[in-house]
Order: sequence, then C-alpha cells, then structure tokens
Amino acid sequence: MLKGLLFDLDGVLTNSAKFHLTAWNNLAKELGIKLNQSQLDSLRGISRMDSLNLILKYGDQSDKYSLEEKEKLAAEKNAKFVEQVETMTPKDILPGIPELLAAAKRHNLKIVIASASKNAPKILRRLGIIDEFDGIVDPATLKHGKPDPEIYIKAQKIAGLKANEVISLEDAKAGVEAIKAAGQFAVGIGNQELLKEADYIVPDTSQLNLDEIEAEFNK
Ligand code: B16
Ligand code: MG
Repeated sequence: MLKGLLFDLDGVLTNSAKFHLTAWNNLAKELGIKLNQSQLDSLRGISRMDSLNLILKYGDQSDKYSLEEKEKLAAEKNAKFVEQVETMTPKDILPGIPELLAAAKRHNLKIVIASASKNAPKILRRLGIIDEFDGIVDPATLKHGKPDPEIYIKAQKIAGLKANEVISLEDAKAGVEAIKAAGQFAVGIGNQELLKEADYIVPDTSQLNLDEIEAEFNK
C-alpha cells in the first residue's frame, strides 16, 4: 500500500537544474573545457564534487588540480548558483507540483526530500514549501552519491516506511538508478529514452497525476 512520496528537488519541484547547468558550463569554459549536451546531462543529480571531477575528466584535466584547488572551484560554482537561487520565488515551483503535494496530503502520505543538493533547505524556503515536508535527507551525511541507493534508503527511513510503500520521483538518470537500486517504484520525469529504467515516465511535471501513478504502482 502506498504510504509515502520521496522527492528529488532539482528538476522535479523546481527547475534549479538549469542554474546548476549554466554555472557548471561557465566554470568549464573558464577551465578551457567545452561540454556537449550529453556531458551536461550527465551532471544532473550528481553531487557537487562528483560533478567537478566529471567535468575535469571530460576535459582530460583529472590530475591538474589539488583537492584544495578543486574545493575552491566548487565553491566558485556554488556562489554563482546561490546568486540565482536568491532570485527564486514560489512562482518557480514547477507546474503540477502544488496539486501533487495537495493530493499527497489528502491521501495522508509522508513526503520526504531526497536531494543531493546542500542548498535544498534554502531552495525550499525560497519556494515557500519547506513546511510541507516531513523530512529532508542531509546530503552531508551520505557516503555515496546517486546512482548509489543510499539517499533513497535514508529518505525512506526518515518517512518510517518500507521500500514497497513508497513512490520516488526523479528527473535524472543517476537518480532513477538510485531509486531502482533501493528497490522502490520510480517515476521518471523527462526524456523517455534517458529514464527508461523508471517504472512510470512522464515528459514533464504537469503530467503528474497521483491517482494514475498509484494505479500503476498497485498493478
Ligand atoms: P549542490 P537533486 C542535485 O540536486 C543537482 O541535480 C545537481 O546538479 C547538483 O550538483 C547536486 O544536487 C548538488 O547540489 O551543489 O547545491 O549541493 O537533483 O538531487 O535535487
Ligand atoms: Mg534532479
């Protein structure tokens, strides 16, 4: 029986993913690295340091910087990202999400955030929805990033539920892989081909309908 929803944040509740990608793309350019679209897509859902390491690998610069230098570069990217976050308002909640959160409340579902972003509380506050959630996984406590299942297992524990009692929603390939590795039902939001491991896929958040998803979950 469905008892909870576990939400990714960037690309699911709000499109802060576009701010991440712009900030990474600008940093990569400064480092003399040109990223193509599929390389940019591969950064979705990946933690800050894992993203930087991937970019350096794409640019054949894996061994160029010390850990301290990499921390500086990551902080530089984050400062640019946070500047954009400060401009966010409740209008930046993606279409269909307010209705989905309301439906979850009506069904008495637990709702928990499983975002890799250390900025998640800040973003949720800007969107005015932080109080809607029963909990937020603290990504600083994680040993492994998505696609490892750790974050979704933690979110499920915060909700106090079993894997077969939750539906988890993601926009990233690495996130869908994490959900499936946690043994949970995955809703993918976005490109059908990219997210093909998901149990249910919608092209965008406006197509999310709790009754339809639950019917699929109960099959
Ligand atoms: P931060 P999600 C992820 O959030 C983003 O998709 C990813 O692009 C970002 O690098 C990661 O959070 C870490 O974010 O730098 O703010 O700590 O999709 O898991 O909600
Ligand atoms: Mg995401």
